[in-house]
Amino acid sequence: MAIERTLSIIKPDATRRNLTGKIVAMFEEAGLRVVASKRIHLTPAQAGAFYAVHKERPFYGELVEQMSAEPVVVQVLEGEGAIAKNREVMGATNPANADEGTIRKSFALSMGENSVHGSDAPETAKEEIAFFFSGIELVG
Ligand code: RTP
Ligand code: MG
Repeated sequence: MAIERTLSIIKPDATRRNLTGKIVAMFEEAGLRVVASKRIHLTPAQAGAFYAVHKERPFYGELVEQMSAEPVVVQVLEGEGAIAKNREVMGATNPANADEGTIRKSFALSMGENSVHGSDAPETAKEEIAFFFSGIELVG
């Protein structure tokens, strides 16, 4: 399988509970490498733009509010089949349906406050990485 890069966000519910290190360790144990990382506090406009694809969904307002409430850690993860592998380690969107040992099963509080985001396809990974990082910040 090809080496890929994917965009990961450790969400405010997780940074608030000081879970950043534990979550990064789970990615690393799965064979993913952090090739870019920063802690930022999104404005509501920035969170809204990032999640624009969901703007007609009923949960959009709550999602934007939660994502801009406190800092997040945005990272680029690299590895073989990184996009699918990252989502496997994250677990299902709803923590009630997430497999044992996944990040969301271990840490998520609810469907909305589900601790992590991960790109869902090669095209979205490319767009989401470019949303947060310039080429010079990606250190493979
Ligand atoms: P993500 O994009 O954050 O990696 O998560 P995902 O693909 O598993 O889920 P997606 O359908 O893309 O939804 C994006 C985020 O919106 C929140 N959400 N809340 N209350 C709800 O019904 C609901 N549904 C989705 C979650 O924070 C989800 O991660
Ligand atoms: Mg998604």
